[in-house]
Amino acid sequence: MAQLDIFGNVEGESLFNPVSILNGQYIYAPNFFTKLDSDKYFQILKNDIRWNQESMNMYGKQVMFPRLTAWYGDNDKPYSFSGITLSPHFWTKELSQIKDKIEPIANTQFNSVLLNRYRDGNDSISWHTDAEKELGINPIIGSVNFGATRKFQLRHIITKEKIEIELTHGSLLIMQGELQHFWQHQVPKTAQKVNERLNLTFRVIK
Ligand SMILES: O=C(O)CCC(=O)C(=O)O
Ligand SMILES: [Mn+2]
Repeated sequence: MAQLDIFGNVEGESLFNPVSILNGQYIYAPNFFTKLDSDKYFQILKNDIRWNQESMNMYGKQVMFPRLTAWYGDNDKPYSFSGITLSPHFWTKELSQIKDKIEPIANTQFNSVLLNRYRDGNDSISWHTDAEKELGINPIIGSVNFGATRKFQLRHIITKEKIEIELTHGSLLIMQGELQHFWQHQVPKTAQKVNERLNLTFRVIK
């Protein structure tokens, strides 16, 4: 008899089939949230999340992040990235609902979420990996998108192979396996006129 986990799935298996790539796996589910729920979450998160304009020191100059950010989760897990340390706010009702909905797909219980708000095409996140030491080995990242469609690019650090995914309103992207150790990702600026976009990356901080 197959062992069922706390989500009722066969142990270690997701309900969605992952796509295997060189040194990693991902699951992409467009329309994971209905249009109605996605519109609702976009409005509520935009208005209720405590968005910050963070900056970091680069060569002795304070440089503003080209996006707004926020950090929520179990409130005992501070998190450092890009030279700053954030202490989380506690889960809101909507963030908990979204987390509950994606956990069976990721087969993981997340304890925090980093939110990004891209106000227009000038906002972006440049090449990086989500491989901070607090995330441990082979981190599972659950990325949820509301609002404008933006291009998400993956680039293998050795072969330089590129994969591009248009992340749409209500979509879910799970990155897993060795992916964070071998692939960088980014959301580049765009000259096209785009509306606001919210991205939520759910993580497990050890
Ligand atoms: O906005 C996205 O799709 C990616 C965000 C991201 O990579 C991050 O917050 O680490
Ligand atoms: Mn990232």
